Amino acid sequence: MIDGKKVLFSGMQATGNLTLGNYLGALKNWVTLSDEYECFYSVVDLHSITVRQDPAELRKRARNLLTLYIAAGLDPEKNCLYYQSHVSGHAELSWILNCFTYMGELNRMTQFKDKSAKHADNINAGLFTYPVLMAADILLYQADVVPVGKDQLQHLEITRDIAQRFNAIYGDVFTIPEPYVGKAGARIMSLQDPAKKMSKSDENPNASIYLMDDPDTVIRKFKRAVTDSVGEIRYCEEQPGIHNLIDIYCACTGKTPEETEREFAGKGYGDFKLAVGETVAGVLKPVQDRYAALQNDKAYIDGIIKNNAEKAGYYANKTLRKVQKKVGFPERIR
Ligand code: ATP
Ligand code: LTN
Repeated sequence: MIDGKKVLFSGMQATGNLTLGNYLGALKNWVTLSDEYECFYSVVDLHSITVRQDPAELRKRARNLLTLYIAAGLDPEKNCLYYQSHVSGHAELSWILNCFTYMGELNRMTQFKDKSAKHADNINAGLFTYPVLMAADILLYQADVVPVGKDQLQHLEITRDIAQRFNAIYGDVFTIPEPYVGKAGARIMSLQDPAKKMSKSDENPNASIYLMDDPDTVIRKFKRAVTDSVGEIRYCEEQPGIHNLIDIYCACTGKTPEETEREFAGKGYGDFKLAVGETVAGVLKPVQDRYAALQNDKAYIDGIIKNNAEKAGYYANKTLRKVQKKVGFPERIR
């Protein structure tokens, strides 16, 4: 609890251009939750170097992502928006938690299996212990809730296991976090292959809508979206492409799938795709406009980066000192 409010932690990697999946599955929920909780939203750059990065590019993307957090509607006065690398407690707690995590547990992580298959030439120890760093992120702030997409639930589970194991030995040190998976937009699929999730690292640019795509590009990509030959707009498993478009439409408008079916009853795929495209373009436009304005205000963003790193560091240190004492590190001499 901070000032009577429950704590929320989440983070995103600054790798690749953000997609509509990242927005509807994560960012949009973050904004909704930010009134209710004391929120920490990090740009997790320590996680990013588990795969090779170009340094200048990483720095640029990290700043763009932080700017995008604000453009998407997160108020930096109320939410702590900061770079993970600016708070050394993440790495320090991560080391300690490594000593409370089993190889067998980490071996079961599906993201590790996927990523090591994808980066077979660089299966480094950081990629393996990635979930421990993620646990450190969350536990450092004593987070009660962690909004994540379904793909991250396994990492939340291991975070809870590590925290419970630690608490069982040392007493109630960590808050046990709960995952929060938003209802609409939890899993947005690729526009070119509805069996695959929309992902910023997809090689086919037509598979993903990027947050910075202009309206024409958005509409064109939706027109080309892979569907089926049924010809009816119905929300069912047998029509995965249409199912995905309905999910996107509902996440953007707040309508239910049933309302959407009724709205487009008797209409063709062309009409529906155009409506979804226009709706999405309309949702992205204000974010893009705010983003462009913020990019011109260097001093403002710099101020946020500095203040919020200090705020995050304050809370991180509180937990870290407690943990260091529990495990038996000598007290500092002042
Ligand atoms: P990559 O392709 O590099 O693995 P990604 O696009 O899958 O990246 P992440 O950085 O892993 O994105 O995820 C950032 C956040 O966005 C997470 O909370 C994740 O669950 C959410 N997210 C990512 N893709 C989708 C999607 N297609 N639908 C809903 N949520 C998503
Ligand atoms: N692994 C997450 C990003 C991430 C995160 C976190 C999410 C790092 N640390 C802590 C929630 C809480 C991802 O790739 N989406």
